[in-house]
Amino acid sequence: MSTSSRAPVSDADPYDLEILADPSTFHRHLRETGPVVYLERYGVYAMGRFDHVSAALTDWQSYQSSAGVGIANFRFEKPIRPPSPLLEADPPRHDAPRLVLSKILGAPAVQQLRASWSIAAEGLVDELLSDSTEFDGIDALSNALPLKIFADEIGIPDTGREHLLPLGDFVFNSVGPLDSALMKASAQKVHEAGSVEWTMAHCRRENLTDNGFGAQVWSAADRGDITEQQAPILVRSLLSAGFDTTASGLAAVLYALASHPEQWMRLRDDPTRARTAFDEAIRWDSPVQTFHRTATRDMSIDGTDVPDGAKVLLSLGAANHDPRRWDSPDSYDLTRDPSGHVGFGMGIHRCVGQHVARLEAEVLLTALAARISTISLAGETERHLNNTMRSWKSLPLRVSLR
Ligand code: HEM
Ligand code: OVM
Repeated sequence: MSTSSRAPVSDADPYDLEILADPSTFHRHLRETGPVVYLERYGVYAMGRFDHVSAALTDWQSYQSSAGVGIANFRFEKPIRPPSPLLEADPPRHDAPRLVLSKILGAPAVQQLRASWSIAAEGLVDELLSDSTEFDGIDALSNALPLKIFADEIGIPDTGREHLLPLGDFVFNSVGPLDSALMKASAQKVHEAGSVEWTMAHCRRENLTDNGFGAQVWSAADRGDITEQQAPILVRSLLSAGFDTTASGLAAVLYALASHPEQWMRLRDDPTRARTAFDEAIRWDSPVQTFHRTATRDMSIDGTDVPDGAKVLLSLGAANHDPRRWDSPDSYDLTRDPSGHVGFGMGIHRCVGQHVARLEAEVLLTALAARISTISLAGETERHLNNTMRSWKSLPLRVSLR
């Protein structure tokens, strides 16, 4: 007699617009239905418990990325763009591009930028507050900051930066169903604006400043650390993964603080908590909700069969709210230790840009804490829906100055 059995089947739809607007019901359903659940609408297996999601993220031998980290299975479907040599690769091919970006974006390199990024964040905040104490946190802060400081650091011109958020929106929608209305609309938008062409043009050495992150990727190709062919697609990683992600992460922490006055007070009274405030926001309202893997062999997960070639959805958002791992998982709480959350992933693909994201958050929150006494929501908030990313369209904020 076999001890293995079929996964519980669910007709839940993680890409339903109401679920995307508030995924908590889906997360609970996923965690409670079993360690692995078969989502019949998409023909994918799904995991939402912390232990299972983190185990799958860590086991790259059994869960490959090179067949795509979206629903699409590159064993059978042509990728919608040339695969990332990093995100959509397994060892050994993953190793060299990973090493290159982890040097350029690693903690030691990024710490060098703290002073200049602090000045930039203080400038943005001072200019905003000299004008008004009521504003949209998305336009004024969470989108504006990365489009200024990270784009400057990569070394792209000021003109054309309006392509970057729609490009990220398109790329993160493509992790979900390619035939979804959200995917079709964002593909149409980048197509009409020429955003993919603009992006690829700005991956070329001649369109990048001399010493920026982009130029450093090209220097790695000169040294032979990566190939000349890989260099532009690795610069593309900076342009496709570096803006929507941090914009959503900064928005998440602004929303968390504006809706939790006692937590804002803690931060204001001790700005060294900025890093914890940000990581707890990444846990609490994870900007990147899902990535997928593909099973490389027939597996049994706690007795449930997952066949070779199956796509497996890993719900980072569900894992980050798993009560098996977190006390009061739904509360945003600066006194907890959020480290170990999977909002930046885990294992060999763990976000290589996390130090960039954290520094952006630290300089922004520190600048705000220096100038602001209270912060609250000033009107109706509006989400920007995406198949993968939890984003905002509008976050009306009201602040009082110190
Ligand atoms: C990988 C989230 C910011 C570049 C990842 C992964 C997650 C993630 C969950 C894991 C992917 C996987 O396991 O398949 C985030 C979040 C961010 C953020 C929540 C902001 C709050 C950034 C920034 C960059 C970046 C600023 C800079 C360019 C990358 C790259 C990878 C990655 C290149 C692929 C790494 C690899 O496959 O080895 N990110 N990210 N991310 N991230 Fe981020
Ligand atoms: C890339 C990349 C990395 C992380 C996320 C992402 C889904 C793209 O290397 O192109 O967007």
